[in-house]
Amino acid sequence: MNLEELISGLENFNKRALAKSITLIESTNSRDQEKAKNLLSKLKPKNHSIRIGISGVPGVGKSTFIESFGLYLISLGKKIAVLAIDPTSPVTGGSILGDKTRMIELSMKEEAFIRPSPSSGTLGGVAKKTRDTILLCEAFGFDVILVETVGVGQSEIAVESMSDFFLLLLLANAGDELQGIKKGIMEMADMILINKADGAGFIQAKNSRTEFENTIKLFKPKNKNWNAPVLAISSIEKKGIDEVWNKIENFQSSQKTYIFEKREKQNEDWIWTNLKSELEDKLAVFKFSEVVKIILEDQTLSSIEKEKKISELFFS
Ligand SMILES: Nc1nc2c(ncn2[C@@H]2O[C@H](COP(=O)(O)OP(=O)(O)O)[C@@H](O)[C@H]2O)c(=O)[nH]1
Ligand SMILES: [Mg+2]
Repeated sequence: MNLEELISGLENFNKRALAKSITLIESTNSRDQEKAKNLLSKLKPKNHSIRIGISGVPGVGKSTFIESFGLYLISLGKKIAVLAIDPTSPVTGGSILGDKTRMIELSMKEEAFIRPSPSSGTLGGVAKKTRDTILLCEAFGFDVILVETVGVGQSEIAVESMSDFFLLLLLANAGDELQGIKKGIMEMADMILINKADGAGFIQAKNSRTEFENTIKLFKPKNKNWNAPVLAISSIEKKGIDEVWNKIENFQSSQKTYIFEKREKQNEDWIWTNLKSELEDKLAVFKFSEVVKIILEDQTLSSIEKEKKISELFFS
């Protein structure tokens, strides 16, 4: 598919065009990257979407939640994309792929699109690709973009840098330590869900909900017009899922200015992040060029003089 075909495919809900476009974005080939950049710059943004980041330790029930939540959203007539940031994911495709068994019904839906984490190297690289994929999915017309992260600390920050709403899943009976709950991550949350509020765990989840509610009251809110709700839900029994969406919809309609400003700020941050990585790539090539080699080997120059020459050359 050429660029025009990809763009019209994206605008006409052609999933093959979407998959092909994401492959371009994830490619490390420089011609593909050029093409991907071109494609991204030609997309018409559709700003009706909500970008939801979802975090929590492995086993808390993120994938099960996404399956129930996604199916619920589809029952409301929404189209949803599920992406992931997992810098630890192996070449085989990472967490979501393994988790597809927990998203069987969702993955078969025409209105859903599930994409595993890009598997290349650094967190920064993975995050950039996921962020570009969000833009593609929005051009495609998805209403809700879910970005799942593995709980490894830094990836939460990456997800926060590309989402409107940050959802944190917790368990009632695991210690804070075990859940990797750091104050910083709890402070980032726009909503906390105590999952597995069912069967023998029901009472505990309810109690834990009150406790967390009290805990987060002590935090300085990141948005003074929004108090992060704490809900006890069951992803397996699909209890409380509708309430989760009610709250998010409420956030989307009442926090329009906040979301707009947050996205502006994120866009600006991404400009610098991208420029910085382009600069680093250029520098890495320049470092091994013939001219640099000649300067470095010139015995008549001091180290300061070498640096000055190389710098002038690079920035000229
Ligand atoms: N009882 C109960 N178990 C759940 C619930 N949600 C997930 N689980 C179970 O918890 C385990 C981990 O779930 P998973 O969705 O893979 O968690 P993830 O690693 O955070 O994506 C699985 O065995 C699920 O069946 C829930 O609401 N209640
Ligand atoms: Mg999972």
